[in-house]
Amino acid sequence: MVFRKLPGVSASGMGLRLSQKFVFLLFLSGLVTLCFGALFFLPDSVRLKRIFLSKTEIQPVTVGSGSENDVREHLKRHKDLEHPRGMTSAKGETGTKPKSQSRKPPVSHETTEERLAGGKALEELNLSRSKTESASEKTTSTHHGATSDTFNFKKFQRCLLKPPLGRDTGKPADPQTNERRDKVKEMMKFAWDNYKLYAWGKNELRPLTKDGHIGNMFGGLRGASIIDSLDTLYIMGLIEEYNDAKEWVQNSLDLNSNGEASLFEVNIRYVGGLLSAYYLTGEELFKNKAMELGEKLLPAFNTPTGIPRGVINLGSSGTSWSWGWASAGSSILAEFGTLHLEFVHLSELSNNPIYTEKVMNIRKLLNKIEKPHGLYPNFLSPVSGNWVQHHVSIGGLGDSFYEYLIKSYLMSDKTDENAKMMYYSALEAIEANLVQKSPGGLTYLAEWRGGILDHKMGHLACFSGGMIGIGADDGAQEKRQHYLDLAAEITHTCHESYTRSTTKLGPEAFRFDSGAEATATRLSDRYYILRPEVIESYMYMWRLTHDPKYREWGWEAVEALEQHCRVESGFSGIRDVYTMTVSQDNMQQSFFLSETLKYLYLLFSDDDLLALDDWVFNTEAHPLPIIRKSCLDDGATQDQTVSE
Ligand code: DMJ
Repeated sequence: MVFRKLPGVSASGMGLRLSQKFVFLLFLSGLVTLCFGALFFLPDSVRLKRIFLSKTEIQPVTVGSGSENDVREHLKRHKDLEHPRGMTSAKGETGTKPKSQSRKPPVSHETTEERLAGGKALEELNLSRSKTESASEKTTSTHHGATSDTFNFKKFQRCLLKPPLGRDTGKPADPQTNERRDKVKEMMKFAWDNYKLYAWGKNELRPLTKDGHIGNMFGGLRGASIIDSLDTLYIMGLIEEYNDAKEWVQNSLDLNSNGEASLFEVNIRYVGGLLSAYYLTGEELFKNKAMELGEKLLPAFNTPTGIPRGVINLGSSGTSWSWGWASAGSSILAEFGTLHLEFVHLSELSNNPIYTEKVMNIRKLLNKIEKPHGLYPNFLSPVSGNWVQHHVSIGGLGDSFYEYLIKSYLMSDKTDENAKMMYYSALEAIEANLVQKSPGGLTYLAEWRGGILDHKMGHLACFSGGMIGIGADDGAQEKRQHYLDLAAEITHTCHESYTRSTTKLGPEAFRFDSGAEATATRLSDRYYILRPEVIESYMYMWRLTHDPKYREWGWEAVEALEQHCRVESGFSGIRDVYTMTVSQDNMQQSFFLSETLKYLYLLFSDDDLLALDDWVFNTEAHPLPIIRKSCLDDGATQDQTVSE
């Protein structure tokens, strides 16, 4: 259409009256809206839709496991979030009723003592250690131009203050504690043997239907339970099982998948699991796989701000997406904030600074951006670098971001002052805005929605007892005792959420309003999926205080797990912690093997097994060593040996 100026008509611009212009603009904007809106009704496969919406709107991933950052969990806990279009929960598959509660004897009853009696465990560990030594001699170049020849494993070992497995594999002198530790080891063997029997190579075991679950959280990668178990098997001296796992990694772990994966989950479970396995054993295989996988994650950072998106295609396209349910194509604080530890180690091992640069860039942006009341909201736009919503939580969506701040500081051998500063300022803001005391005297962490408190604490937030505990000693002198007390109070509250349930296992979320105190008030919050966070805090608090109550609380959890979660062929989550007629969810989460059982085992071990002055645990409980730059760069360590 052509507009011409009409004679005698007072007009401006293109010769139209103001009212005509207005009508025209209205028509034009309507047309544009209509065309753009129509894109949403096209099937996902239509190229046009991918071009226009690929970065933020399409969610090609369905997820199947139970971490906080799995979509199903997000939706459960954040009902107010927009429902994802086209996203299904693979967890729905797990709704099979339990067949029976019959508990067969575990697959093996061999205890540490029996193994040690035959000298088998030590022999196997020594064998494995000497293999490690020979593996560590190979320091050749490995993958895609990443040079590993500068990382000297032997030297790294010499820079540790203690042998990783302690003087005597962490065996406690007290016979009752040792029995309890053996029980946990037996649980691990039982969980592992059943996974091996029914789900080998799949991501998780479904213990009721006796088959495997793959889901699509890991973008086509398989064997999540194997990778998550490597270090647990190793530290428990389950060497045959560890060797099976290693062989699977060698022959069957295929990283050439082309699926869409959660960047966060692949990082914490696969990269973290492989890195730990390498640092504990010195097997080059694990290092090479970790580096190969790390490289595949890099394209997720190709955004205007460098803040990665949540979903990445592991194939050559490297395309990335934001989760469809995350407001306005945002990235999630707990996801992009939980890469630091693994990425710094990828740079260490590859001698390629790119990984550290990527995570330092995230840090820089977070430092710069204005924070409401000093708090970090959970949603950030990877395009503008601005917060998208003012929802703050130390549980789901936020949790491990805070954890990685203090652990980055500790892992840097206390040199990363910026991480330290960010952690303690965040903690101050948390204390000022979120820490609450219930009428019954329980300390808890509420959630914050644009200034309004939601008096609810998620099971996930219970990791914070341990986090505040391990950070206590490096806080301002006058606050150290206070932080330790706060850590103990939060851990106590989380324990209360267990003891106040019928099964003595804790619900997914518990509330402190309408007369509730550490109990779930909503049906949808009553489930327990074998999560580790409460036990994780027991373990740290035990190491920090040696108060025997933490071991007692851990043992209560073991008994409850045995009674309600152990089924004929593995361990399963339960749907309602407040009923004795338990209904299992048919899923043995991989984090049960990597975290829950590992933290229990450490709780009943001596402190020199994975000593906290040498190791930090990533958020999936994979131990990563403290980087002692001064020692690693110092030629003088050549002749030192780790004191045995
Ligand atoms: C684990 O995958 C990790 O601990 C993660 O940080 C969040 N939660 C699950 C276990 O609950």
